[in-house]
Order: sequence, then C-alpha cells, then structure tokens
Amino acid sequence: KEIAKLPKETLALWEKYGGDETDDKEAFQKSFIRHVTTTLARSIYNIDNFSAYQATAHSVRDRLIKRWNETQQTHTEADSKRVYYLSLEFLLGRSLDNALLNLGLKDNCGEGVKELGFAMEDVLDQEVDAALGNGGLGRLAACYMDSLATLDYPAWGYGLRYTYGIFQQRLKDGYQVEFPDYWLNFDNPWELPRLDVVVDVKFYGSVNRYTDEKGRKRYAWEGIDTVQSVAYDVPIPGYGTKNCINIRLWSSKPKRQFDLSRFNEGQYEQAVQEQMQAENITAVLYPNDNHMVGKELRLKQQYFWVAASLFDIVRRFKKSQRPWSHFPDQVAIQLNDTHPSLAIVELQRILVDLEGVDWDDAWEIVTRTFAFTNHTILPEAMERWPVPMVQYLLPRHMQIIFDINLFFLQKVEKAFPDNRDLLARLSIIEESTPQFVRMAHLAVVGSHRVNGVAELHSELIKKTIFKDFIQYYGNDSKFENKTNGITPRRWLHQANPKLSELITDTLGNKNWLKNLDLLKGLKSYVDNKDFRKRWVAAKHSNKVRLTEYIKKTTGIIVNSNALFDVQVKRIHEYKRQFMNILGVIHRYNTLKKMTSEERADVVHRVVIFGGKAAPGYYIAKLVIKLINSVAEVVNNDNSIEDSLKVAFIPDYNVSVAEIIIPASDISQHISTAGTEASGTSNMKFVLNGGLILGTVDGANIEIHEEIGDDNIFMFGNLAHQVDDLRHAHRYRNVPMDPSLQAVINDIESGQFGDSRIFAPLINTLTLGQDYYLISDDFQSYLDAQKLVDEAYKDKEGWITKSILCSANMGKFSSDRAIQEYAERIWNIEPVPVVTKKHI
Ligand code: T68
Repeated sequence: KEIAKLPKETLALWEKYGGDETDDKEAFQKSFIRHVTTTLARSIYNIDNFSAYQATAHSVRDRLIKRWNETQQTHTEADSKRVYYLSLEFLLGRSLDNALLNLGLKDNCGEGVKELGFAMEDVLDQEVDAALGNGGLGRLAACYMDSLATLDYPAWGYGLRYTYGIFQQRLKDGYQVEFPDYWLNFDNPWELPRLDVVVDVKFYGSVNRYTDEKGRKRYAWEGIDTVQSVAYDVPIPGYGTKNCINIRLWSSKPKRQFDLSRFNEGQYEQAVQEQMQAENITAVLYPNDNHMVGKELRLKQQYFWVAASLFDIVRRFKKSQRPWSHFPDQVAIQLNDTHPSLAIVELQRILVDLEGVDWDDAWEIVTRTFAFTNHTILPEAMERWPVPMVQYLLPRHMQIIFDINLFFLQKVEKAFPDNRDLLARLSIIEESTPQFVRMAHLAVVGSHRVNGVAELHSELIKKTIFKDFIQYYGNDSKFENKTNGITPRRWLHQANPKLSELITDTLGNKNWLKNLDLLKGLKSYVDNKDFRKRWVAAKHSNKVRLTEYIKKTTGIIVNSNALFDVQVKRIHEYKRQFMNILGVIHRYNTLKKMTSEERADVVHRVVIFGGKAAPGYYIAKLVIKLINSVAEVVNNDNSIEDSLKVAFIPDYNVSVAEIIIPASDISQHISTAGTEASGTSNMKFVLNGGLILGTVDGANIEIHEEIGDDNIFMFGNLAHQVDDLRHAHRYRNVPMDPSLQAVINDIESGQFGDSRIFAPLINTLTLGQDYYLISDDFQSYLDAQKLVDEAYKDKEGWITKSILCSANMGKFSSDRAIQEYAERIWNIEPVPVVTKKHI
C-alpha cells in the first residue's frame, strides 16, 4: 500500500491500535490470557504447565515479531552490506528463557506468570529443544547469531528446517538406542511460516548450449525434478538492543500437491510417493559429526538449501537495482564448513547463465563474496562427492566446477610451470576412479578468506590439508584464524543465574554481559571473604541441581560434595572418552586396593559422562556400553565407600548442557593433540568457574594463555609429535603403557561383564594401532589426575582458581569473535534499529 495515499482516519486507526504489545507486566498478562483463550482455545479450568508455556511463548513471540519487523524495515531502508551465515546446522536449544532475557522481559514476565498461578521454572521446562545440529559446529552457529543480533549487525542465517532434529538417545542395557526427535509435534511458536516465500529448486535434467544475441556461447540447464522450498523464519533477538535478526530455514514441499490425472488412472500410490520424496529432502538431519556420509540425499539437501538461499539473497540484491559489480559490497556470505560449498558454483551459474555476466567478471564477484570456515582436519570428515553423482544430480554445476578448476589450475601452471604433482594435489577434482569433487578445495578457491577456529588449528590447516594452497597463494594471503567464542548470555547468565547474580552485584551492573572483558573486575575480590562464600554457594547449588537431575534421569545417587568430573560431548575416538573410562578403571582398582584409613584421605569423585554416538559408529557405541558397564560395577561396590561414582547422563543436548556445565569442578577436553579444531564447551566450563583438564589442543591452548598455568591441568604429547608416535605404533611394536595394560587386563578378566563384547574396542589399542595415542598419553593423564586430586584437597586454593578462571575468560565471548569476522572478513558495519511507528 502507498501509505501517503491512505485517508488520515485510516492512518489514525493503524496508529491507535498498532503495537499494544508493550513490555509491562499487565500487558503481558493480558496477552497471556488472550492466547490461552484464543490461540489455545482453553480456559482457567483446563490449563496445565504446557499450555502456560505455550501462552507465555506466544506472548513473547508477539513482541519478538514486532522487533523483527522493525529490524527488517531498518535494514531495508539502510540498504547497507549484510552478512549471510550459511549453516546446515543451528543448534538453538530452547528459546523462551533466552528471549525473555534478551528482550528485557524476564522480571515482568516472571512475576506476571507467577501471579497467574504458575512457576516460571516449570513453564520454562516444558519447552522442547530445537536440536537442528550435531554438536560444536551447530551450536557455534547459534552463538554467532546471538552475537550478530546483540552487536546490531545486519545479518541473516540460512539453514534447513529438518522435521527431525538430532535423534533422542536412550539407554538400554547400557547400550545407546536412538529415537526420532519429532520436535514439531506440538506447534513451534519460535518460527514464522512464510508460506508465500517459495523458491522452486530443480534437480537432474540436461544442459543445452546456445548462442545468445551477442553471439556468445551460453548454457541453459533444464532441470526435470522441481521441488518447492518454503521459508520458515526464526527471529533471533539481540541482548540489550532492539535488533532482532532472522534465521531463514527452508522446508521442502512437492511442487504440485498431487498429480490428479494419476489419481484418475488409479496410480494413487505413485502420486503419493512423489509427494513423499519431495518432503523427504528436509525430513532429517544427518546425525554424523566430523564424518562424511556420501549419500545422495545429503547432497540433495545441500543443493536444495544453497539454491533457495542464493535465490533469496540475489532477489534482495536485485531490488536495489545496483550493477552486479556492487554485489560483494552489499553481500558477504560465510560458509560454515564445506557443506554449503555448492553456493560458490550456484552464484557463478546465476551470474553467467541467467544474468549473462562474463565468466571472469562473475568469478571476481563470487570470490569477493564468499569466505569459508574450516572446522576439522580429520581425513574422514573431508567432504568429497563422486563426480558421476554430481553430474547426474546437477549436470550444469558439474560443468562449472570443471571450468573453475581448469581456470584455477591454468593459473597455477603459469606460476609453477610443469609441476604436475602440485597440480594434482591442488586440483578440485581428485583423479581417482571414479573421480571425486573435493569440496574443501572448491571452498578455498572460491573464497577470499579461509579461517580455522583456533590458533593451533589455523596453523595446522596451513601445514596439512591446505599446505599446497599456501605454496600457491603465499603464507599470509587468504588464510587466517578466528578463534571460536560462546555467548555469555546463554552460557553464563541463563545457565547459571546464581553466579550471574553474584557477578552483577559485585561489578555493580550487567555491562559484563555485553563486554565480557569486564569480568576482570572480579580479580580484586578474589580475597574477599563474602564474595568467596557466595561463589562457593553458587557452585554448590548448581551441583545440587545436577545431583537431582542425575537421580531423575539415571537413578544414580551421588554426593554433591564430591568432586564433579565431567566429560560431555559427542562420542568420538579422537575425543578419547575411552581414555577417560580406562582412567576410571585405574582409579577404581587403586581404591579397591586401599585400606579404609588410606581411603579416608582420598578425594571423592563423581565422574559424569554424556554425549551421543553417531548411529552407525560402532566403536563409539561400544565406548558408551563400556562406560555403563563400569558404572554398574563401581556404583554398586560398597567396599570403596562412595569414593567413586560414575554416571552416564542420557540424551545430552543444549538444555542438559545448561544444567551440567555450571555444576562442574573439573571437565575433560582430552583429544589427541591436533585433532580437536577448537572445542567450545571448554570455554563454557571455564567461564562458569570450572577448571579443565586438557591436552595441548584446540582452544585449550588459548584458554591456558588467558587463565595462566596455575588454573589449568594440561598433559600429553604435542601435535607435532603425533605423526612419529603413530609411525612407531605401526612399525616398531611399542609396548603398551604398563598402567594401561593392567586396566586392559582387568577388562579382559571379565571384571565389567563379558569381555568379548569389548574386544573390538580393545583391539583399537593393540594390533599396531592406537591411532589416537591413548597408550602414549596414559601415564601423563594419570599424573595430571593426581594433581587434580591434590589441588582439590586445598579447598581455598581451588576457590581462588575457580574465580580466576571465570575472571579471565573475556576473550572467549562470541561477541569478540563476531567483531573480528565483521571487521576483517565481512567488512560490515552495525546498523542500530530505529523504532518505527506502527504504520
Ligand atoms: C566442531 N565440528 C569441531 N562438526 O570438532 C570443534 N561435521 O572442535 C569445533 O569447536 C566446532 O566444530 C566449532 O568450530 C563439528 O561439530 C560437525 O558437527 C559436523 C557436522 C556435519 C558434518 C561434519
């Protein structure tokens, strides 16, 4: 509507009745009751906690949408450069508490709900996690969206709206069993269906060559299978700002509802089949982390998502009627790992095939637009797609990839004539049978910046997977580091209200939530008795909360005064949960050999595990079984007098992490050096005053730099030693570490049940293997554990460490990380949101 042409009375009505979703308690209560009666069609007589959650969520949603609208309007008017974060995973967890905090509604809403007869805690607990991710990579995307919003950046996320998120994990006889995560069962108040925003995405078909009116050779792809992509928008509010950004998640839908003629011909089943296939594309999140699965459906997901997102981005750009050469000045696209690498090809296709831009100009635009984040150097995680599969599914894209590769290698040939090995190593195409497309190479060649996620990792990628690119591009050209970060809003304020309150009281205000470096101010209170007392009390109450959660979910009763030792993360051989449980066996058998008097002097421990194994990852699943078998024996052995307990908490996810992390005394981040790109839970634990026991790997190294030698327990071989140690295992018959051998003997003796079950797991340590160097690090690990016990006995010393840990974590705010990306890679500026009239 052209507003100027509307009659005055109309405008007055819009102004009068628009925007009554104010933030005061009364307005909130009014919305709450309105939603109970209208949205939910219930009343005071039949409203339970879940309905109360829904009514609260819808009331908050109304307010979110208002800000979301104002933000989008402001950004459209400002027409400044935007960043688009392409991630196949956004592990958002719950939204209500976060929205309340970020919108500044927490107090009014909390009181309002209470007066209406509900406890906010119970209400919050009704929400199901949005678990559209596997682990670190997906959660990083969620933290980054929080920071982008908080720092007023004009940003959008693009992802997929999976019908099923990461599976739910349950335990049966100590084994993991998977259940579908049908998270959309009850409506999802945190999304806005945009049923009018639809993009057609094509697959398969053929490519036609023709000559255009300028006499140029052009190509046109005629896809044959069209699937519709429907937008669902998820508003992400910033903290202490009006900025509310958007994550657009695409959902697949068949193009035609049903082929009616088929019905008439009696082909009902085939017609339904087609419909189901289209809906299939976004049905389920692939549950593998750090592992490539070469299924065609996964490739389809990637293209479906990339095509819809780029169409949307290009449509928005075209509205401004700028020339194509301005595209990179208006648009930055960040590739979260190689999963969206096809976006590089798709943009080149749009520019060359559809818009008639010359190849070289188009390629310049493409490379100035994209930047790529690498999250791993593990070989099994590198994405490679068989050329025949890509050719069949996306024939024109395959041609373009071959051309990108040809032009790139021609340049390499010019710079390094006749170096055929170099060409083969740099090539986007792996010359095997069949050929493969190396997605990481495509991402490097098509981006102007490539970053790793912690200092060590960013150095390692230059020495390993991208070594040859350094030879070509030079050392400090496009490769850089952006150490990961976490949002303090969720991971301290929301997860740990007691500690957060203490920090706010001590520092005098909540500014630390927007500037985490301010935590340094806590250092001057490290000797303050009252402060220390409250610090300990906060930790203890978090431990009590976890104790109750463990009891509720596992039936295991633990003592909240014991040392809580935590390892929660995806189960993976490189993360070495196996080493942890082997260490537990060592501890257990040491305790058993002690006299009662000797044991009286020992620090009591609760060893807590949590994490999902990919459903097809046999060895990882055996690790879970071993942990539970050990727990069964240890927890029921009265002879060790409660000095050790082991608990595997099922279904580790974001909201469970919010309970576990604040309760940890020590957490383990013990990957083989050089394998964990960064790790982000390490940051969360330390921020919450938990110490860490870790290897010299990923972000552990930078955490160590920030918090100092006294406040961290580091052990193990270094990254540069790994190759030699592996070589020795393979060819030199190195004997197993004696303490480890003893533990293996215990397992094999049947101490933890039928040892035949564990043979495949034990074999990973023997037979010239031990790829993750458990034997090489074991003694050093046990020594470090001893130091932990000693340090914990010194109660006062431990409290000091805990405080200094938190106080020194400013660097690891995702705000810092996002600011670095914005300034050094995206070249975007904040655009503060202007409050709009309602018309
Ligand atoms: C993690 N990667 C890194 N991958 O392992 C971790 N992979 O060190 C780092 O801190 C984190 O990324 C953030 O940078 C993952 O989480 C996956 O989940 C994944 C998913 C699909 C395919 C491959």
